[in-house]
Amino acid sequence: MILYDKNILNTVQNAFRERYGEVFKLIFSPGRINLIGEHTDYNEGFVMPGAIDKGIYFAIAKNDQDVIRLHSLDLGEETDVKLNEVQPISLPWANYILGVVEELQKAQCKILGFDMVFGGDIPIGAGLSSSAALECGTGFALDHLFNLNLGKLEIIKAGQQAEHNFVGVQCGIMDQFANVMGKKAHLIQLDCRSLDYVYSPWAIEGYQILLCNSKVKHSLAESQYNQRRLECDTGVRILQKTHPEVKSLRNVSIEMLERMKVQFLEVIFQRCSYVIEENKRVLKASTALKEGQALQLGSLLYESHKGLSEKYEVSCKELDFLVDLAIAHPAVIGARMMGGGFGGCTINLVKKSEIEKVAEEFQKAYLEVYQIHLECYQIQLTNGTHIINQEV
Ligand code: GAF
Repeated sequence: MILYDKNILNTVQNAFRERYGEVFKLIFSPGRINLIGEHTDYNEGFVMPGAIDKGIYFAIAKNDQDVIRLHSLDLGEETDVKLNEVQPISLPWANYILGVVEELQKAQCKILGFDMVFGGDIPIGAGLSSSAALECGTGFALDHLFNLNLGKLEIIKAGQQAEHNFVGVQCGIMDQFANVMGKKAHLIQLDCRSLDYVYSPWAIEGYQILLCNSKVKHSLAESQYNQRRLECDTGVRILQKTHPEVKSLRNVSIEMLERMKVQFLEVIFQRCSYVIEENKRVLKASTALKEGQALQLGSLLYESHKGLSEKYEVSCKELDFLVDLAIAHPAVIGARMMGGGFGGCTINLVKKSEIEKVAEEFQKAYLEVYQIHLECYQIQLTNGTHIINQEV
């Protein structure tokens, strides 16, 4: 059974009752981690995410009016939008929701007026994908409320499209996929080209995942994300001149890239080289996970970070500092920045018996250098977005 946060759940329900009435559906929509495979999803590569027990709790009901009423408990903000006037507004959080409404409207889904209150415990800007949780939670909730009969993939894609069209981030599919398809105690090994996937249990005896939230989010994050996507596309176009069969970096080997090096600007070469190597690392990590090879998995995480920091240039000094702490600590066997980058969390593989101690030591060191209190989370892998049974 999922361990919901009873306080948040009660607060959401009470707030809904105060504003809109007694009858509503409750939904849990999780955040996500990604063990390895960063910035590979939009290159048709491999990723290894999982849904986590930090998430967003929604209360939602029809309102028999032609209006969408939204209330964000954590931000203390609300807005009303007419059903036939759905467009981006000045509240960033509302755009993740309205973007999904618009995608579903475009697909001819019959969405009527609804009221929604939500709150949660996914730290914002921490790279745990509160945005996909908001998008896919909305898609799932509307599907349920208006009997739209959407498949899971339609909810995933509506979330991704909302982010492209309403928010302006050209994200891949990993976050939305993990949010909807997550499975308790399992990671998802996803091929982002075919969308084939398998679930892998966490089989690393004696080690546990620890997330360290740097609590920084540098403002470059969104513009640089789109920029990286363009750089990868540029790389593909250069390769296509000699290899027209290449559709994405997924089709490219390091040898092919090396052979064409003279045609590349150094920066584009480095970006492509990172993506190709990261895909290989994910496949190796898959074997290491299956065989329980903890140290091998850990070193793949360190290599991934090095590539993200030096070749893909999406890390920052705070994240590099946290990974250096991990490298120097005997109880940690692997670490890297996680998610889009420029801040957010590192993911660490830590000896279970020493996890509290490691967290304390990292907090002390981070505070000394950056005067920021590092937040550390021991997460559980959990099921994807679902209805919360009213009796919990
Ligand atoms: C963000 C995006 F939303 C994902 O699609 C993915 O590209 C990730 O950054 C980097 O791996 O979370």
